[in-house]
Amino acid sequence: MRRFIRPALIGVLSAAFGVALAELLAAATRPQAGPLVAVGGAVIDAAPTPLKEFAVRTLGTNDKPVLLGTIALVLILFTAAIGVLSVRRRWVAVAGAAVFGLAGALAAAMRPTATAYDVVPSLLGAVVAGATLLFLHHRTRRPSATGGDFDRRAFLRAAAAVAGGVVVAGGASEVVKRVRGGAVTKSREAISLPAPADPAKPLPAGVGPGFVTANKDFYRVDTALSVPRIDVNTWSLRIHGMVGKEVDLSFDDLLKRPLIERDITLNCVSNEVGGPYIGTAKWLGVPLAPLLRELGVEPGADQVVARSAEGMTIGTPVETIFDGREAMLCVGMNGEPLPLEHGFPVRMLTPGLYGYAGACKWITELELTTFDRFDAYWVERGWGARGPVKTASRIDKPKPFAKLEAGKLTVAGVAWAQGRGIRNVEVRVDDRPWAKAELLPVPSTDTWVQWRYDWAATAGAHTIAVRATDSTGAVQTEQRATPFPDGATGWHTITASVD
Ligand SMILES: Nc1nc2c(c(=O)[nH]1)N[C@H]1C(S)=C(S)[C@@H](COP(=O)(O)O)O[C@H]1N2
Ligand SMILES: [Mo]
Repeated sequence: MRRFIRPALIGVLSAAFGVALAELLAAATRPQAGPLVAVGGAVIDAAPTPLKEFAVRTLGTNDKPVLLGTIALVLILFTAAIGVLSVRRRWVAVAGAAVFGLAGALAAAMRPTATAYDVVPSLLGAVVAGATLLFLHHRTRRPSATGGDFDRRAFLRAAAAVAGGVVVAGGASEVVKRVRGGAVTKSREAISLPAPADPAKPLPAGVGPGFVTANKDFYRVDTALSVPRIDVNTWSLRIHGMVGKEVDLSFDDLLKRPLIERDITLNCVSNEVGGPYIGTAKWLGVPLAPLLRELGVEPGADQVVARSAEGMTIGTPVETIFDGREAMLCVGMNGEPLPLEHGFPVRMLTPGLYGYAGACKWITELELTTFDRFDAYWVERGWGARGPVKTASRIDKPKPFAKLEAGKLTVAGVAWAQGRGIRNVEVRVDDRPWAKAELLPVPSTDTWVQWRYDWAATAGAHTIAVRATDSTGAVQTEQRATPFPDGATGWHTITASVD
């Protein structure tokens, strides 16, 4: 056993050195060309939908660290094996480095926004890793002057030097990332957003606490392993395809247009019944309808495909931009420039559509095309092409399995049917009849509605269910459906015990 440990460590150390140098080079030149993020991104894109859903459901926003950790673990196991196998067969070291280098290079080259350069960090890392491995093996062969089977000191010196290299390169790439990120953060903080030409109405008196979700509490769902850091000074939005006139708009061009400000609830199609992937913010942005009207949309164009800096594509029905619902290019969220995680500098938002169908973050391109001609990222993976939000409701108080005291209690939560609006929310305790909840005021049909219900709780175990009716009179269906392929349905039901 012991004789395997040294070659295994040599394998892992050499690979770590190669990866660290590749990451450093990428951090300094093109962050998306780093092997870890490139391979992680390729895994995310290739992962079957059920697995992705499982990851979002069970790991939430920890899905990304878990993925990177898994990749690191796999890398450690394989490179340890390569270290052991290459003791006798040096070609294994060369082949192993080549396989991992090509895998990293291929993953980077297949990213949607790849350039030819993006293969360089992985290939360079592989050459370094392979050479280091051969060198360290060689050191274990050097005869010792004192009569041992090899010169242990010389080997340890060499190994320590490589380990030092890993630490220095790893540390340096962290520093480079921080500095670059800091520059983007500074450019964000330097932005002063103009006042909206058409401000949001003040929230009606009587909206409850928590109506607006703070930016730091706003859910985040995306496939980006590292948050894109976009320099607002070089950012531009290209609008092209089936338009009369193509344009390239800078951030300043956008800010010169009349801005609107609206309270809008955004939610994720992956949200389970009762789930947390929903939030409401006051968004500031450029309304899309007048902009596209100026450019002229060709007849037949029924899909707007938004592309983002890191290669996401999100397709939105053209119809939803011109039907009066005020789809917009957002630059502000709750009174500040968009946070980096929420799409800085510009994201799209389409009220009444799930995020995957109308809310592309880090947007760089809008292409007018047709649904026939192009399947966007999630559509390629089997999700519905159009993404209208389904009527839904959630109980926030009491929490599931709460232990309560008998007496007068308030049951409370939210309900939403953006675009249509909520007419009614009803609560059912055990098998009593459905009872109307009180609805708190809302600024528009584009937001969730807060509701409350007074409950005289008696001792015992109780089941509480909620259902909403939208303004068309359609009652939220009891039929359970999974989020895939076009949004979960079913009544949110909780149990509580009362003493
Ligand atoms: N570029 C990009 N935009 C994206 C996504 C993404 O993965 N990449 N995810 C979409 C999905 S599925 C949702 S629900 C919303 C979430 O927006 P938020 O993270 O700001 O809440 O962003 C949408 N826009
Ligand atoms: Mo989503």
